[in-house]
Amino acid sequence: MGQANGRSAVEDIKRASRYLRGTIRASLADPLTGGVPEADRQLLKFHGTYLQDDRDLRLERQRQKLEPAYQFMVRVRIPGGVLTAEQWLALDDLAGRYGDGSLRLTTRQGVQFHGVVKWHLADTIRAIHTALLTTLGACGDVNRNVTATANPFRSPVHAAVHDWARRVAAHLTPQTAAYHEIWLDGTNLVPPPASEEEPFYGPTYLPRKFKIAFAVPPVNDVDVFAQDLGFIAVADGDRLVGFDVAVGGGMGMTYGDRTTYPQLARVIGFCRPEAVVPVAEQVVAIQRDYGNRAERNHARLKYTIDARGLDWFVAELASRLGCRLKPARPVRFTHSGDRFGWEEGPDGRGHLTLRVESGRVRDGPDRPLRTGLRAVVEAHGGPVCLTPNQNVVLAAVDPARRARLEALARAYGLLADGSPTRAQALACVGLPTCGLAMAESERALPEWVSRIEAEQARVGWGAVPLAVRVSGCPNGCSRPYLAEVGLTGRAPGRYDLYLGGDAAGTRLAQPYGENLDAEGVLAILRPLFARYVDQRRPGERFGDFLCRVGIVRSVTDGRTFWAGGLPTPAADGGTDKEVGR
Ligand code: SRM
Ligand code: SF4
Repeated sequence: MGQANGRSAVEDIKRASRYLRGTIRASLADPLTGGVPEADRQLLKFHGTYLQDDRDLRLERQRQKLEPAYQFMVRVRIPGGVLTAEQWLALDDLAGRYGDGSLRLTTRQGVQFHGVVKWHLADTIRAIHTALLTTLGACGDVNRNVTATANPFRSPVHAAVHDWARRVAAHLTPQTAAYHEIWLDGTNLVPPPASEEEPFYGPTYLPRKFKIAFAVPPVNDVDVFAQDLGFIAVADGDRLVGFDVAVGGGMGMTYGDRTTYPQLARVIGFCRPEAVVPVAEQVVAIQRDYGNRAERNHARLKYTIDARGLDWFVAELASRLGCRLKPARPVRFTHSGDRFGWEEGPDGRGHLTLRVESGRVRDGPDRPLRTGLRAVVEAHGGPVCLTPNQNVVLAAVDPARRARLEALARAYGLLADGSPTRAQALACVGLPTCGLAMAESERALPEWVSRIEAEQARVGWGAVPLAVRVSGCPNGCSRPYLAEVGLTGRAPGRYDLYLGGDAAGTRLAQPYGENLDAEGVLAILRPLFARYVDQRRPGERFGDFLCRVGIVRSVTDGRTFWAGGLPTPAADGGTDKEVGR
């Protein structure tokens, strides 16, 4: 909410923080609480950590008149998601030493630790730094982790694209010395910033988070149209020619406020590789200067653009760059999500994509997943690439090592041998750590998939993939508004349903049902599945079918996301009565 002065409260916290210092050091040293005051809580995000509490314990702690079970989530920012085997093993160690025993791979190629107590926070961040990784700018009102189509070892074009992603990430990293002062006691393994001021961001940073992704068609694993800024690679054989530039995408929205909506980024032109850093800088600068600093719900770039118009944005960018972007080149995406198993590289090396359900790397009673990944990474010894869909690629594997790695991965259940629906399903973290969760997501995903798979089996669905994505609230961290079947939590056990995204991540799903329990969701899906199997064209995906026969609208502009409101499903949940709604 805006204040009387027209700025959101977070703006004042940032301005008063002396470039993200606030009173963080004193708050960390306060022995009376496992938490920190609100202003430091906001500032800590920029340092890559969130104060949370274990929501499973919340009521019991209240009853016992204890403060919440405070703990921190710590997020590692890994541009393009590439780790060395040593870095993976270092992070794995930390999960056991300071975290809750798990690593959480994220939808932006990052790694999170949960359950870090305040007394271990500095040690955790220091150890991450010692592994030559950082948490700075993993969260907060800055440019977040820059994602790139997974695995730069796949081809020279992938390598070049990844390199540009890293350059953009480095260019937009906050410069404040506060990070080193607070966490690293002045010790630096990487060169300290030249100045403690923020030459680019200034004292109030950005109005809101900002997200950039690099995609290499035909793979849209990064969901490039869900980003504030997307660079879509244009290649000529093995040569990177440049990038199409897309602006103003985003997923988050607020229930009950239809002025908020998910949006797809729009392609505004083409730039040469050398122009990528200036283009990124100027797009972020426009958002820095024009983004809404009064209402955080309307502060993402998508709203800045939609409020002022795409033409205004294109002209403003041209005036800041001193030239217009060239006309966009034609590009085509065929799929989002990950492909599993081996992929052969042009240099003869192989790349093995492993499935990690919801990105949660933990040893469970029936499956030692963390131990398994550790063993596989040790045996591999080469690059470990994180995908934007919470999975892992063992990259650049010599032919001689393939059989051993595959056998190990199989033994630990890391090969995606379930149904395509299960392999593609995504869930955000949700309960018990996420303070914004309204319903279960990660913990509920296996059950959601089982129930959907049962419905698919009943109608003879076959092997066609179905993209199912679950988020615990409308913020959409698993990008559910791009799914063929998207679910967002409303209340414990209740979800809103979205239908009709496409396989390539280029269309928004449409709101289709509200506040439904699992039975309610399945009652809608059941007849639609039957009709799809009965009437689909060869190779046609469920989302495309729903659009073709008019069960949902084809939504490619978020401003029409709410148009027409929710359908009133007929008794059979999917009859022609809904056509043309
Ligand atoms: Fe997210 C907030 C987890 C990717 C949109 N997200 C959060 C917080 C930090 C909750 C909070 O603010 O208190 C969640 C922490 C949960 C926990 O316990 O760990 C959280 N987001 C995640 C992760 C871990 C989900 C996952 O399962 O992988 C992802 C971390 C990515 C990373 O490494 O940086 C994650 N979040 C996303 C994405 C997907 C993406 O970026 O491609 C989105 C949708 C794209 C977008 O930004 O529009 C996303 N997260 C949000 C939003 C809504 C933003 C908005 O514009 O409305 C919030 C809430 C907010 O910012 O106020 C949010
Ligand atoms: Fe939390 Fe909501 Fe993001 Fe899920 S979608 S992690 S519940 S903020």
